[in-house]
Amino acid sequence: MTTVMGFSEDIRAVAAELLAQDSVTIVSHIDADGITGEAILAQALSRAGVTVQSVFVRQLEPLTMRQVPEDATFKLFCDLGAGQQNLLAEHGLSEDEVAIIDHHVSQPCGRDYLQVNCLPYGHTKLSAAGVAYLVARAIDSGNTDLARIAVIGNIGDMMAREDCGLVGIARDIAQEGAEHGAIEIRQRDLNCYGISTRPLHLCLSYTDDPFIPGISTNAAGALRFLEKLGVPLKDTARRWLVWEEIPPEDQRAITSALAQQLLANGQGISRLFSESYLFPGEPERTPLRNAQEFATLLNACGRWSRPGVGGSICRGDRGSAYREAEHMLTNHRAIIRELLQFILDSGVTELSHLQYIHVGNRYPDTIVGIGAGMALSKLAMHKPILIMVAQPEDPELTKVSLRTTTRMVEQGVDLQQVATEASAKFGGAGGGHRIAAGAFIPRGAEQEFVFHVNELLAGQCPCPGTGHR
Ligand SMILES: [Mn+2]
Repeated sequence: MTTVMGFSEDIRAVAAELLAQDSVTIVSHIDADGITGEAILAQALSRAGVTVQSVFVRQLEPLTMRQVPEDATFKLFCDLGAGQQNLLAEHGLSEDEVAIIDHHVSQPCGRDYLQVNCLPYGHTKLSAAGVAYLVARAIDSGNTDLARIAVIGNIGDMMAREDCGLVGIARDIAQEGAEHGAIEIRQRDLNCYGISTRPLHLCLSYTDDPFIPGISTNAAGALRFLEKLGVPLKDTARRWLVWEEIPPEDQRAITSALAQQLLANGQGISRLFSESYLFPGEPERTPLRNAQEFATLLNACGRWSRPGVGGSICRGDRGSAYREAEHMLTNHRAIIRELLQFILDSGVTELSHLQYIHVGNRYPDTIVGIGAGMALSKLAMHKPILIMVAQPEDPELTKVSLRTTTRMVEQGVDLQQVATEASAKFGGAGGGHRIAAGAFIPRGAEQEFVFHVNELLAGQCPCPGTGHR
């Protein structure tokens, strides 16, 4: 694995500091990346004889800092902390009791906290779980079994989305996992969510990247399309096959027909394929079978405030924790469908370069981004979507989620930049990625904020494309 000098030194320094501790408290984020990052670090440290306890937070802010125990344990922040170093300092944490493992923009701070962050070294497509894995490997080179968990974290944080596969160090980690035997990497696989659990026609109909005319958002159309190809779609027990179960020659027939469908509509086929990361040791037709669906399962645990359940699954629990997570996943999907329907029924407000809606306090902020992504595929896709949600636990703040398509990113849209700049203007905070970003703004600033976002988007991409419909 090739890492530049400074980065490797930071990894080794954090590993050495952790090994010198008797007792460590991990403070991690409640999403798939945070859950996997914690699982990697906790296992690596326990194996090295260090006592570990863990705390999960939605975000690191003054209120949640109270969850960080005021005890003698060393504090290890994962997937957060880099951008909140002044908060750590205000909380009285000194340099000799803190380490940070992160991939977010670092905040300048008077205190020089020990930190390993891939971002300043130009590794923009590596998540916190990826960095945590590098530290785990520096703790003990035998920790390669944890590569699988790191891949789930990287996929969960959408590190593979832009390039239709992991790249750089994140790809090296996947390769290490494949060599260890825990991961099967399938190159040029179908770029589709649900390859292990969804009947193929449904799987295809949910795909919006690329948007396939007649198939995307059209389950009946997808089924007719597949039936015409004459490939078996059910097994001998008359159960719908999932993509993963379809024989390679039939898979080739399907992808080449899909490619023709795209080309016939004047669209490129590069995004039809992506690399997938399968876990052949896991039970068939479950979300445990591939990195994308596994990450959703963990996000569902976070959404229901049970990140520890996700952590148990990462550590191998396939009994009670897994059953509980499956139940949360079912609820997670139901509430996302409900949100999607609410958005479609209420309708979005269109500005010149943006479409937006405020969904009030009906939905938890943790699923609004997912709902935004799904709503976008049902709406005009040439305008980014912005969804606002009230925060029952913090009535002074409005949470904002922004989503767009890869096509718009190619045309110059950068939602991370928009979210950061527009929220700063109103005293809020934002961040994320070019294709998906989020922000918090003060309540009452919503209308002006939305107009400002629209202006910034107009500056990035003066003439939005005409979209798919
Ligand atoms: Mn992350």
